[in-house]
Amino acid sequence: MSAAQYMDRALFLAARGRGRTSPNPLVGAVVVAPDGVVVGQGAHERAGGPHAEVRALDAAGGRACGATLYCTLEPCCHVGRTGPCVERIVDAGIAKVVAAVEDPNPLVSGRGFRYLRSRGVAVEVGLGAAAASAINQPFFTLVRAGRPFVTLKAATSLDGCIAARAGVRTSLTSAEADRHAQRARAGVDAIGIGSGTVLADDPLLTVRGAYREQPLTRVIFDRRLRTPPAARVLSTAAAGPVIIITCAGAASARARRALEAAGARVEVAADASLGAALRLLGASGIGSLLLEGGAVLHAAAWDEGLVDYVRLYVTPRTLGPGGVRLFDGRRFRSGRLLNLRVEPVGVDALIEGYVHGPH
Ligand code: AOF
Ligand code: ZN
Repeated sequence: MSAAQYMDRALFLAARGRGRTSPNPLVGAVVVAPDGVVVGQGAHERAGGPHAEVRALDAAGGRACGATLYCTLEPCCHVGRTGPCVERIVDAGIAKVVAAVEDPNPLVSGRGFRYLRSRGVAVEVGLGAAAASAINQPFFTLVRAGRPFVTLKAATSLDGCIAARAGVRTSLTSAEADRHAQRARAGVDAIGIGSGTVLADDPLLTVRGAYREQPLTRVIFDRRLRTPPAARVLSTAAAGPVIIITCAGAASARARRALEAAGARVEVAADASLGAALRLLGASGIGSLLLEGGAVLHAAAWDEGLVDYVRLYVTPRTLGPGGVRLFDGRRFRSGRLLNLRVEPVGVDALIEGYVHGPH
């Protein structure tokens, strides 16, 4: 097997932790003896659990001596919930570490590599870097920008509308597209909607027909606290917390108490921007957020440059000139999305891609 194939294996292992490691990264590791035999492998399977390198070294035992360690992220050099991986690597007698990307965590950020080199371990960085950063977009965005990675999701008509009229729920997509969207909910830390959507649609915001291990946080961006305490989402506490984000001075203490009594966690952002609200979520360890609408929230996210990824379900019908347009009046072209993917989902077309490229 080639070095690239060992790294592919480490990336494959990393994916085992999908949906369970947040706010930690997905990490995989493979220990390869000098004769090319894989003698140990491991993944970081859940937040708080052992790191991938430690699992792989445990599996390799004495055979790690003189071996090469392939890992998808720079090995850590700090004591968090678990000990520093670099010490375990040196103690095991690993001769060389091949890592895909540096860990942007300020506690690590190159120090892991420096420690290894200072102890005579050869270090190579960059093999598989694109794939390794793609799988860890939530972790990288959280560490670098202090906010979750934002995926904007919308269903539109052929003529680019998300609803027939403002404030009116318009069912657009096929059952297949709805199932696809449900599965997407299973893969993020949080889903967010604006208070206008609560008032118009009164959605449950739960995951149906797809399994998830961690609770799903539901976020309502609601500067004026317009959410009614009887909103259906507040009856779904078993699915995960409901956070309502308001801003100082805008909401009455009475409205706040009523929502808290109904089970919501009301948080006050530093200012009225969406960026401030997202930083609050980042501070509670939310690494990925699916923004489901409506038009006002989508536009705010776009205008503040906070949309990292766009996922559109386009349905083959038109809504005509009275419809509410997605990104009304803004310069958005789905053809400009990066790593663009287009895929049929039932009779609809899924169009998705990065806005600025992976972080
Ligand atoms: C690694 N290997 O498998 C992971 C790493 O709370 P802790 O102790 O698990 O530390 C989490 C931090 O460690 C996380 O923010 C990231 O910088 C790094 N994660 N490092 O060497 C792993 N999961
Ligand atoms: Zn570690």
